[in-house]
Amino acid sequence: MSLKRKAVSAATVAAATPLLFALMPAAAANAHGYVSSPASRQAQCAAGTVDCGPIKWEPQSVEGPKGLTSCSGGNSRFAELDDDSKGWEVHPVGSSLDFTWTLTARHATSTWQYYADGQKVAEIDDGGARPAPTVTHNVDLSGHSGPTKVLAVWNIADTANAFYACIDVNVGAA
Ligand SMILES: [Cu+2]
Repeated sequence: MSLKRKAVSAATVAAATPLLFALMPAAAANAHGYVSSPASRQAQCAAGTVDCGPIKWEPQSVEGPKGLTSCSGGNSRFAELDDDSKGWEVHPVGSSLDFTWTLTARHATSTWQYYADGQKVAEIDDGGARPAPTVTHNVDLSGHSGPTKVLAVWNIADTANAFYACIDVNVGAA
């Protein structure tokens, strides 16, 4: 009986090991950040609010070259984030609100930028500082009303890349 149990457990380990090795480097490389509140599109994927592909396992990984304006950061794997008709939860908000980033890696930061329907509404310059694991910015959206798509951008100081997150809000509905 004990021999049989050992055999089973060895087989289980053998089966699980390649999977572990496949996942480990990805997990290390995917340590970045995303807007967790109000729930961004990728946060809704991670929470199962919306049914999504691989982005649901790594909402913090929407990384792309600086200067993009897409919710997917140009990642074809995450293209569904660009789909405005996917049924994203729209957050009722006032004329200003707090956006909170959850950072799984605290990269030196140049700027944080917020665009409302393509128009820049806020930019915070961190001057290359290392952010806290959680970062919150209060953003004034009073120039907008009704359903608005906010693109939040985290520009990294020491790479050419940025992280992207889209948040769907209804300005003036709260
Ligand atoms: Cu990172």
